[in-house]
Amino acid sequence: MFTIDKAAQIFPDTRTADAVPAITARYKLLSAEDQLALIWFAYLEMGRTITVAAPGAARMAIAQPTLDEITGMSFSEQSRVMCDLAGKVDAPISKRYAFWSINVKLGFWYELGELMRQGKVAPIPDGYKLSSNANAVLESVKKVEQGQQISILRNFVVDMGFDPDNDDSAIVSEPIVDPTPSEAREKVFIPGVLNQTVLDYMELLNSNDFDALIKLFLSDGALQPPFQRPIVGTDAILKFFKRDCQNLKLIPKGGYGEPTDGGFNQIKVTGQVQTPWFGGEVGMNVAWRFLLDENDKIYFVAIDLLASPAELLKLGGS
Ligand code: 45D
Repeated sequence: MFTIDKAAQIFPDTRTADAVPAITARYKLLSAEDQLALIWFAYLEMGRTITVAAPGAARMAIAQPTLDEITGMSFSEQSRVMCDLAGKVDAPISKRYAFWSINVKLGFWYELGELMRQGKVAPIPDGYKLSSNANAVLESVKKVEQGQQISILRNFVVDMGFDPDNDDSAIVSEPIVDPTPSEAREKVFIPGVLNQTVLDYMELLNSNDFDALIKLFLSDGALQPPFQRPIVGTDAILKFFKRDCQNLKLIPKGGYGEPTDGGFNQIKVTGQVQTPWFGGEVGMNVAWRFLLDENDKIYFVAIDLLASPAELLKLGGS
């Protein structure tokens, strides 16, 4: 029978964007100063072609007091705070940061970036020279496609802060939006996929209807986000949906399914995902690898960021 480990192996020919964890690993070896400067240069580079959507006030409420505290500091204190975040140093703001959800962290840095641009928060010094290692990492970031670049930047931001016990239940996140009313929901059609659970999954996630979405899963089922370990059990998955998955837009393009061991079915879908941070400007190429039990409940689903757009077409048989 299936275990989560075995389930994670379905559709083994799916090629994921290995450049993302590879670049992230090289980044982690750099000094905190180099890390900050590298992100700044990467962010400037990215800003030439895409714009980050300014987060709304509700999203910013959690980070705002800390931002106010930082704007009241001297430039050297501000630089210290940012270096401590990047260096994961045990300091008051680094500790607080570790308990923010990913979108709160991104919103915080978005705002700091604006303040740095306006000269209200210590900028990266004009003549800052990256070490040759940092420069090589930056060059690698520039070479990958946009969806991978924003995933790399997101990884950098997630990983900052001082996080000794990593107590998941203490994470603070932005308020939860209401689900889209049923009459305003978009029907999903996926060439090659008739399975109702998969269609419902896409539609419910697109509608922020997480309480209905979670009912598609077996209670001991698992969801594996890109570059992460599987999240196991419906309690943990629901928490993840509500905290980190609001306002995503899933655009499945095609898929196929086949029966597998023990009456289970495996279904692979490929397509694009848009995040509220970049809207329609960035479509990330992804695959969903579903494993459903005999009652069409989800035992496992992995979301993979794909190595290249060519992977979208790798749909067996078709
Ligand atoms: O350090 O089916 C400065 C799941 C200074 C759910 C800066 C999913 C220096 C199930 C430059 C200011 C979620 C798994 C920093 C699907 C400095 C499911 C700032 C997938 C840090 C489909 C930098 C969803 C800034 C996916 C402001 C794939 C950087 C979602 C901002 C992917 C970077 C979302 C931003 C991604 C990155 C979002 C806003 C990759 C956002 C990335």
